[in-house]
Amino acid sequence: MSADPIRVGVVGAGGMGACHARNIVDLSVADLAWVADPAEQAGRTLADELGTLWIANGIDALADCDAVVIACPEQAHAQFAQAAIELRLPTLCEKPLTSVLAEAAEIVHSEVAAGRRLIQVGFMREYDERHLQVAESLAPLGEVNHIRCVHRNTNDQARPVATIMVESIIHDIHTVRWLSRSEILEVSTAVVRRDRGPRFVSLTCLLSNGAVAGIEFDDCAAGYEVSVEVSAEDGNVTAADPHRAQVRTDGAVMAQVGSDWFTPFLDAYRVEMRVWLNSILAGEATGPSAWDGYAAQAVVEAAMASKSSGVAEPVVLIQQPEIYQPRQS
Ligand code: ISE
Repeated sequence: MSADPIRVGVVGAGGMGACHARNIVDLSVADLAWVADPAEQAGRTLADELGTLWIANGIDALADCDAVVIACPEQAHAQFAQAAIELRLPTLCEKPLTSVLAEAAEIVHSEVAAGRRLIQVGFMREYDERHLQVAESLAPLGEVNHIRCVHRNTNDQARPVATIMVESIIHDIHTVRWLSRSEILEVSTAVVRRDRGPRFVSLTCLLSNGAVAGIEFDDCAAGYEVSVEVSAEDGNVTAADPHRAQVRTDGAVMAQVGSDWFTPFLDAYRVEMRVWLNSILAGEATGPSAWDGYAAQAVVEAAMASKSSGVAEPVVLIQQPEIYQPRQS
């Protein structure tokens, strides 16, 4: 790689594309080569704000950058990921890697054919201080026995279960795999439906190290909250409460939790970008891999099958290729 700053393109000028593009500019480690989005107004507005080029067709633009962030609608992730692998571009791909399991497997195969890891998937809990403290505290405590993830969203409008899985629960699936250093072997799903539609989803998972994990996802909570609690052989670790103001009023003490999912993770997105850019400079991919994206999607597939069958369903994985072993963090 030349001594010139690396040039990073960002595909997608929506919320996540804008977040990543701003972080690239703020961190001053790389240059923002362009922002690509077929929606001219969104693309131009972001490009003008950040002093870069707007390009309508991101696929054409891939030849003109050293690395790429994929933050377009998930239906196009696989096409961009495959084109980026073809060009050997280090890639940060937002989650889900793709919501089609066969496409995720093809991305893994392409990366294996390229001979090295190029894709990092945007499972950014790994860069969030509260989650990192849990991971570090767990290290000396022996084998993980149980993980409980609690994920609360504030959506008035009900979402289909498949959407809840790939937009939200996929983070918890990754948290379980990451913290346990295990694969999920089997999953059973329960959905609570009300007049508006699915409101609560619960997953019970059996892990390859013999542990059990529970994921509790509430889509109509009073505030946005993500937490995790782990029981291990020699101790228990619970994610600390985020620091927020306490309000005393009307005879009650209240802790504000807020309702948006973005603000609590602003720092995590920034750290994720810094670590990814540094990994490109170091020439070695780190962080959540295409395998992690594939395996999480396989759990989603089994969880959806369990929702239909009413019984626990196995998670069927291809053999893990060597380039993903051992799991780097
Ligand atoms: C959103 O897309 C995210 O990625 C958030 O982290 C998650 O908590 C939320 O449920 C999703 O909708």
